[in-house]
Amino acid sequence: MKITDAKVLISSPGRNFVTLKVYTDDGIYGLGDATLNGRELAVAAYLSEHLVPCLIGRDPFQSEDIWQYFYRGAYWRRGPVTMAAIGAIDIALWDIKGKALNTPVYNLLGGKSRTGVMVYGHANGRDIEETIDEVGKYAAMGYRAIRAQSGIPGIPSTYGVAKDKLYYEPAEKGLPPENLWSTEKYLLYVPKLFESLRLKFGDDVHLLHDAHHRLTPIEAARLGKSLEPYHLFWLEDAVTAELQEGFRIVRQHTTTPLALGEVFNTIWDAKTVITEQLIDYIRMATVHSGGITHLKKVASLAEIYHVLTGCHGATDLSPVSLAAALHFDISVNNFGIQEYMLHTKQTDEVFPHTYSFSDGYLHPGDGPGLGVDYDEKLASKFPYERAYLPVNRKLDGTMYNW
Ligand code: GCO
Ligand code: MG
Repeated sequence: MKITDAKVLISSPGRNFVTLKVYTDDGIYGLGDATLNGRELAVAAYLSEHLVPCLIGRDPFQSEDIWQYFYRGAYWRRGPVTMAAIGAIDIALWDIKGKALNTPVYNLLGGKSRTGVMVYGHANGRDIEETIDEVGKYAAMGYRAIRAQSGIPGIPSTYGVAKDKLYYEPAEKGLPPENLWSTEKYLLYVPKLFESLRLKFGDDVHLLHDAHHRLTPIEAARLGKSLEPYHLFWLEDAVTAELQEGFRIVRQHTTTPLALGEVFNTIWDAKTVITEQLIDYIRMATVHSGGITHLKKVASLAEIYHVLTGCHGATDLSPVSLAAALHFDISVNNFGIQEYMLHTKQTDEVFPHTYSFSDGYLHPGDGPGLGVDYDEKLASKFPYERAYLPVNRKLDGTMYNW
């Protein structure tokens, strides 16, 4: 089998997505997600100008060699743009292989290791009362694990609190919105949120929280300690992790489980935190970390160090990415949990898919390949529009991490 062509498709059904469609000489095509939120066209150009010309004529079954060709074969390695482009190609090749062999992708990755993929949903509210109500709605929908984010009194907007509750979407059209931040107010408020949630919902439901890279190691240590009585499933992205060694400080002080990795792109980004057992969950996304091929290697490294997986699954990862994650999740032994944020109806219509939710679990479906398609005709009704994630400043105007 030979790859004959590959098209980069850009559309905005509910939000912007970049999708790669790889064609072969026997009529089978595969889909990959290449979306990098707020930087979409950089990946699109990297693919169409630099990678696709080198892809034509290759055998799609040689996904390992093709991966190495684009990674090792490039002098300029790593980074989100490069790795999202390689990830899109890799995901599309696994889709093609599954379709050609008439089997779901998970069967090519070792087969099912479990009956379903436990997911966590996103509850958020403007204050503790509203967040309690939202957590209640997710519990009623059957979720066993729920991430809770609350607005903080005295800060006009904060990460994770949506305008549209069910469809959380931080990117906005126009120039980047500016948020304000106060670590002091945040650290005082969050333990109260989780105390209230445990009082209301008891001990059984898994509760998660995302600090979204906003704390220093010692602040994260304080938060982790103060949350210990409420036994979180995980505390996510407590600290920005360019300095992986920073997590040594957090780890020395708290038994709250730590999750990290949605902005990581390669195994090198996670090497210290995994091999020193500084985290409990590695959250890299199939697309942003070079596809299924590379994520399998990350999971194998993590397995040795008691680190479980918890793939990123925000709305800016298209249904193609989510399906790739589900096939990965159901097959690896050291799976932990999968993030699941609902896509809008428009997104779901442009990307018809076989995965389905029941009782707190997602199931990838048993059709050939990834089980996701792309309706090009419908997608053409939703043209790309530039959108940005917010930027964040401290109350005195200092530029800070969003
Ligand atoms: C998450 C993430 C997202 C990101 C978003 C950026 O845990 O799902 O933190 O909310 O902010 O994916 O593009
Ligand atoms: Mg996050």
